[in-house]
Parts: sequence; C-alpha cells; structure tokens
Amino acid sequence: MVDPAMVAFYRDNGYLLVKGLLSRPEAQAYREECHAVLGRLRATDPTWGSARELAGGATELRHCHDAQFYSAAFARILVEPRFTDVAAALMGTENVQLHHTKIFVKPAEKGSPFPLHQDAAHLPHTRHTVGAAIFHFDDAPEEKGCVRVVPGSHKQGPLPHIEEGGWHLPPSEWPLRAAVPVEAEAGDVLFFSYLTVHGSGVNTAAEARTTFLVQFRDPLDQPVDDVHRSRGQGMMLRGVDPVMPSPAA
Ligand SMILES: O=C(O)CCC(=O)C(=O)O
Repeated sequence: MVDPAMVAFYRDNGYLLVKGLLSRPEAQAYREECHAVLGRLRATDPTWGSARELAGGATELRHCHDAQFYSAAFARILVEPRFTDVAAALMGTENVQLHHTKIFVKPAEKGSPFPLHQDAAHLPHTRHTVGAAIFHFDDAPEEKGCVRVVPGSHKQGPLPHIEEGGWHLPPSEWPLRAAVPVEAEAGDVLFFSYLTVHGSGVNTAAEARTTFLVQFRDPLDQPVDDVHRSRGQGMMLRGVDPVMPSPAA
C-alpha cells in the first residue's frame, strides 16, 4: 500500500524519491550486474552532442538498452511489486506496462551530463501517463551528477525542444543549475513523469554513478508516433493489458 501523501507529492511536484526501495545489499548486487553486462557489451557512447558543450570538455557515458535481455536479474526487478505498486499508484491505474529500460554508468571524474529536457519530447503519448523510475545502485550525491528536476514543470505540458544535439530544452531558458538536485543513496528509486523537466550534471567524483532506468505507462496510453521502439515494449509489469491486441503472426 503506497502512502497517499507520496502520491499527492508526485501529483504536485512531478517526481518522488522513494528511499530504500531496495536494500543496500540488493543495490550492490545490481551494481555488479550492471558493470558485468556493460563489460560484455561492445557499447557505443550515447552522450548527447549538447551535453559535450554543457560539460565544456570530453565526457563519457556507458549504457545498455533492454538490459533484461542480457541478464535475468533485470527481468526480476521489472515485476518486483515494491516497484510496480508505486508505479501503479503514481499513475492512478492497476496496470503497468513497460516502455523501455536502460542501464547508465557515468564513469568517475568524467561522467556525461544531460541537458534539461522532458522525456515526452522523445516518446510522446496520447494520455501523458508515462513515467520513469531510476534505480540507484550506488550513492548519487550532487558531485556524482545526480538527477536534477524542476518541481511542478510537468504542469506546463509538452514544451518545444531543440532537435540538434539530442532533443533538449534551450539552455538559455532552462539552465541546468535552475533544477533541483535530487541526491540519492544506493537502493533509492526516483520516479518522475515524462513531462517533468529534468537533466543531470557531470560526475566529477572518484566513483562511477550506476543506475537502471525503467520507463513505464498505462497500457491504455498509446504512442503518438512510431518514434521509440524497444525489444521489450508492451510487456506487462503489473495487472493486465485491457486492450489485448491481435496475437503476433
Ligand atoms: O540518468 C541521468 O542522469 C539522466 C537520464 C535522463 O535524463 C534520461 O534518460 O532521459
């Protein structure tokens, strides 16, 4: 049962940090799994062009989309009720459907920033129920480039983004420093609406920042455009899909 005050905070502010959703030992095991998966992948660096400008020098980001296809540990976390019950309560639905997942590792001393943006610019949907959950597998203080949010910005609806450099908001109007840092500890999970303006700074600390991002939606909420496909999209994480599309041929 999710505390109604948490839901009220999310509705007002567009984000919610759930402390200790995973235990520290669980987070530590997932941290090792993330680094092991990335070690097996020949990954490309997904740093946005605009992030390079923001950082003022060379930075690095390591990532893996659809991590549940590479390690069962990530399939388990997707249907973990400690996570899905919160996602359902925040959306106000019984049913939670997967959009996509990604591991992000911001390497020590040079982990790439993200300019402020709404995820809605990358994956627009008709009903705006889409949300993200960022699982923290190690501590993420401000110097590690923790996620920063603009509280209440989700109430503005979809905002125009600049395509060049990675679909972000104009930095002159939306400087990263204007967003509130949401410092987190290993095991904490940050939930936010895909309309909430967010980004993150450079990791200047001596340790990597390791996170797993799950983007979810109400199954009744459909994409506006066919712009963001992923292998696992449509998997039910909680409840049922009331729409029941035709079986795949
Ligand atoms: O993990 C971060 O620092 C931010 C990630 C983010 O903003 C995104 O994937 O949209």
